[in-house]
Amino acid sequence: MAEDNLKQARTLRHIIVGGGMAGILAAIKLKEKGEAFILFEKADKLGGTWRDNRYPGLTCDVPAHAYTYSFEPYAEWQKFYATGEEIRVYFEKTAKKYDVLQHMRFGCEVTSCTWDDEKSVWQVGLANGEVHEADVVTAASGVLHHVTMPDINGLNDFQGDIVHSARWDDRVKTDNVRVGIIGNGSTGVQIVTALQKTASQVVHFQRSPQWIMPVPQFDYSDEEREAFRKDPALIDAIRNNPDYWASIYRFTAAIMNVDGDELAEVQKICEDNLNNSVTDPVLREKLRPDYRVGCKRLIYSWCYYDAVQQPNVDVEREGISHIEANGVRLKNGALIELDTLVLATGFQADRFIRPTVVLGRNGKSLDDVWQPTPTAYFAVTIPEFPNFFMLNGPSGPVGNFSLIDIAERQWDYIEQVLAPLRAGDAAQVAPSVEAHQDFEKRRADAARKTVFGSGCSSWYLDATGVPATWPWSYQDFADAMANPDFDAYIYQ
Ligand code: NA7
Repeated sequence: MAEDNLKQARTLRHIIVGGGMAGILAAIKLKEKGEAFILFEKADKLGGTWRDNRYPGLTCDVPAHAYTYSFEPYAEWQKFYATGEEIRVYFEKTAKKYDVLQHMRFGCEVTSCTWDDEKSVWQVGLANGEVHEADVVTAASGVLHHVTMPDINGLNDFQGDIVHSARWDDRVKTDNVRVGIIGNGSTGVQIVTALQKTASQVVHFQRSPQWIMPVPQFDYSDEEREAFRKDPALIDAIRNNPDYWASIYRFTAAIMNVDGDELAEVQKICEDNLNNSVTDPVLREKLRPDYRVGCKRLIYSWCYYDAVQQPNVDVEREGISHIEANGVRLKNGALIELDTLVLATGFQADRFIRPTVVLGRNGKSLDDVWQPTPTAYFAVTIPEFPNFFMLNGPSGPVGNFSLIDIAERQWDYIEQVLAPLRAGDAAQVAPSVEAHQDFEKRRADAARKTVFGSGCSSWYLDATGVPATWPWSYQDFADAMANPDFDAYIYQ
């Protein structure tokens, strides 16, 4: 391309893959910028995680007012921790309000993204055969999207209702029947607490116990919502509450330093919660994890210990041998008879945009580059995949804080990295191989020392057993996103 042509400021053409929280954010930001974009979503409506997950008891473990876009506070939350359905409605309303729905195409699965180095464009192929051209692709395809079915024999033999938590079906019977829940992450815990109220019997199959962080849950009154509507500064005061942010900074300090006071503090809170809440010593020991607090994602609950002490709930720690027509056969030979089985067995957290085939320079396949495990420069970009960005991509911060805030900071970073392309100074940008290797080495070295790597299994670990997470403080992340290292990027 001639130098003169490049030097003109230009509006870029974007394709966003995925219509969840991060994709909607990108759409709103691009609309504000006046750039051309299409968002492709394979489902028939937006919402991502909050569309897919509809299981009983679903709440977000980030306080509702902190789990919104910074530019779109919301007065209508019913409770301190919002339900999944409320959050889905929030995203739908926000997309409408910012008038981005017209740019979204639903029922459109992106199956390939192919980089054309001559033209400096992406050719984006859809399952229906269409091909669309874009200067920039942003993958906002989510993290916890592809479900994990447990490798337990006999799943198909079960004669009752069986459902994965993330594919909830309202026809599944849960009232006045015997329900088994396999899985003890945030999801399994929330389902147990909800179904305890309606099922005749609940059996919670726990392969590993979990630490439970006690948190308050309370209703916002009509008067409070009215006050929030009249004065959004009241919402800001909650969002920006120094105590809330201090807890995030303390939490990331705890993650980074397994010998530090912060982790000891969290450990004590969770141990006290278990010791003081569960009266039966046998049940208490059944529920006691043998790994450090925070190694697996901490579970926030105000009612789990209460629920498992109700007469219609059993916690089953004996391993599962297999599933049979009438229930779950344990390794000790006992059969637990059930009418309904819920699989709260989590997600394949290393898929990201895959199975979409992404081919960068010289036909290099992202799937190959991501063997044995996905990585990205500062969690956002990949060498040899120019003009390709990820929101909530590999090795971003994870913990009990808002992924919306993370995506907003990542978007600010992307905007800065894109600025020279908008100015017409370049047509392509990607991080250098060396910068990425250096970053990834430093990141993995630090990640091994975090509490996530302190000796437990979890979806935070990659295929090689290294935590696939941001290993430094939240402030470090905020600073990195606010100040991209332009020397790491090759513009051409
Ligand atoms: P998680 O946190 O990945 O939890 C999955 C659970 O399923 C966990 O307790 C696993 O036990 C259990 N599991 C998985 N496979 C099996 C088999 N084969 N047998 C028995 N138990 C099994 O998923 P969630 O959906 O709860 O939460 C995901 C995230 O969503 C959460 O962190 C929040 O960010 C929201 P294990 O611990 O491996 O022994």
